[in-house]
Amino acid sequence: MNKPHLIASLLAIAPSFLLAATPILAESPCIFTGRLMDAEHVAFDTNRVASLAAYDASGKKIAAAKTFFRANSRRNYALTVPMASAPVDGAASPGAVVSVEVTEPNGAVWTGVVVDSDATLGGPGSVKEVDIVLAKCTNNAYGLDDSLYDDLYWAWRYSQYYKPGETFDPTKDHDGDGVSTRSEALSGTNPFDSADKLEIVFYKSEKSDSGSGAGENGELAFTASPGRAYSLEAATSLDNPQWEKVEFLNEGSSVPVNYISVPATAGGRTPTVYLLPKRGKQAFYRVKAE
Ligand SMILES: [Ca+2]
Repeated sequence: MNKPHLIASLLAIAPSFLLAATPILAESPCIFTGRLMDAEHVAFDTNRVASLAAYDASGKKIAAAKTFFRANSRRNYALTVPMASAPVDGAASPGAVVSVEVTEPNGAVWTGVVVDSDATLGGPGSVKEVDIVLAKCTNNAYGLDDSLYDDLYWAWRYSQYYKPGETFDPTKDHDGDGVSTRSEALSGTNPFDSADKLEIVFYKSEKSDSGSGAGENGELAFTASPGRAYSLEAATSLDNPQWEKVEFLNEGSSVPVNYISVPATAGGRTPTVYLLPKRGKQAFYRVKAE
């Protein structure tokens, strides 16, 4: 006898519930992609895998990824964040703030890493490119982070270049190869080995494209360290030079790139890159370790 009453009350409640609810639509995910590096700006990759997890403002984990290596790409991670048109469990909504937790291969965990100052999720299906460098530089005197400074100090202390009573100064060129210890540390070469440094070892000038489209690629080869990425900068003059990042071609490819990555497993090598035809009279190039 009670059943008809129960059905009647459900019918009375249902319409008001439906009116109050916001329809939530699943949307295509927003992808954070970029480059994850340690304090020495060495990128993680498939040989030194770091894990990333994305959290929404309430601390709920909404995405996870691992670093990878891809030839001819500076990117080494892609966090695919599920999206919904309105806040809902397990997905973010447009405009939400995202923080990232990074677990390094050695187990160190970095929590609450804000991936960007405006790391709000844009429209569904959007792609954001965000670099992440772990650990801040705290040794401002030399522009080196404390752990790298410490490593350098002890490497110097036990090197043949140590002189008792001398204060360690990373701006000095201890091994006398023309590159300061600080620069070598940042570019991933050994500051206490005069045979190891980042340098351009071969250069062939490109032919100018005088508007005819008949320019010819130049060539440039440099020493590279495993696990590092390199970019190329050019200036038209060395008198108060304005260095600008330029695109170049990799061996066997006609697609211009900004970076070249050297796998962590690679031995010592000297990659050759091809310079795009320039229009100006002259250009100076420099290789920059990322
Ligand atoms: Ca040196």
